[in-house]
Amino acid sequence: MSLTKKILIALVLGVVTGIILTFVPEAVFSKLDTYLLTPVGQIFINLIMMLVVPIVFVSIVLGTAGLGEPAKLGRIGIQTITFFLVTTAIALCISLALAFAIKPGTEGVFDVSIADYEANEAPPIMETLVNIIPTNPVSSMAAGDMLQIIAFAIFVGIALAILGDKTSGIHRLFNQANEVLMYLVNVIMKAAPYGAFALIASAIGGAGLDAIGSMGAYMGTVILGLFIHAAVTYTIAIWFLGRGNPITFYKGFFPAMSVAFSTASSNATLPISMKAAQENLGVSKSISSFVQPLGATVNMDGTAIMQATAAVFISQVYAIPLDFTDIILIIITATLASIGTAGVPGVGLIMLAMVLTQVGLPVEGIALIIGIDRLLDMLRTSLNITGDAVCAYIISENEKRKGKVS
Ligand code: DAS
Repeated sequence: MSLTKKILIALVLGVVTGIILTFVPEAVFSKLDTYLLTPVGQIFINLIMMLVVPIVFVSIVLGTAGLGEPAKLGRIGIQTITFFLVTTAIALCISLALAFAIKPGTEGVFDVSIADYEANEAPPIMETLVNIIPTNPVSSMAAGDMLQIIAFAIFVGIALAILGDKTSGIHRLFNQANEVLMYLVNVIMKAAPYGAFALIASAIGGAGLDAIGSMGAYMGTVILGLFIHAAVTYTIAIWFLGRGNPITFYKGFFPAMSVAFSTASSNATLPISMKAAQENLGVSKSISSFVQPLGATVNMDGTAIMQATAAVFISQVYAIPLDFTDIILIIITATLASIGTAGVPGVGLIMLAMVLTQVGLPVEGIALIIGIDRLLDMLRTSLNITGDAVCAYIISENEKRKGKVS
């Protein structure tokens, strides 16, 4: 049986188990969760997180070096960032339109007097952009600061490209390191069904059917936005810009989407999403190795959809009207907020606090949605990494048509 089928079966069993667990006494669930579900899920996440920093560094060095002359790197870089910004803005427009049409936050439905939330300070945008250049790459790797690791890897890759045969030994070393890391990804992926089962059962059992029910309108609006963005925006992009078959794309990329769903972490999924793009979608290694790690950090369309929906939901619950300027501010802030925050579980809520503050909405409104956020995080992370893969696929196909990559 294929790994994809095993993960699908594990997810279905996990959802059923999670629903059953919502009916067992809290004491029983917490014991099961503490001693079985969470440890199994966390071990799986740790196993893949263990590879993220080395894979991001090695793959971006190889990807940048593989692109050859810096002029090509510049062209690919501009296409990548443009695609990321345009698709994120489209995602925000879709979700804002849905939130105003569906009105999930009818006033008075929620007791806002009990809502309280301590926002973790998200770094100011300018500070993040300036600090992209690391002062100490080793400490950036130790801290897992993805943008700084990416920046250093790009510099090393450009140097390898320019020095050519003088550094062929180091280039070969990086290629062999990449082989080792990809082998380890294969081995770790055998644990994916077990991790997927444990993580979804814990998330549903922990949220509880009551919370899911009362937040139905909000969850439904976010999920509809995620679906439309995948089924319309990405499908049109794959079809017209990549001249590919969207169904073939989604079938080939599903193993990565299922791991993103299980782990709710773009970073943790990165080794698998790059493997799926290169082996199942035919994306060139150099472009995949450059675009996807960058996207896992700076491109989060699914998160943007949650943030726009949550902002409108909170404004409706607190009966605070949003004018045109507020809407533009949400689009700009949410698009910028996704730059610089690594793809880890729950990062979308940290960025949401920044968006709400900019628009003058009560940050404590986040307390209303935090209970079911992990379930939505799983779904939006799947969309986040899909957007990165769509971008890599389109650029790779166009470069192939120009005969510029194999
Ligand atoms: N979990 C984040 C990611 O890995 C997305 C989010 O928190 O919104 O992409």
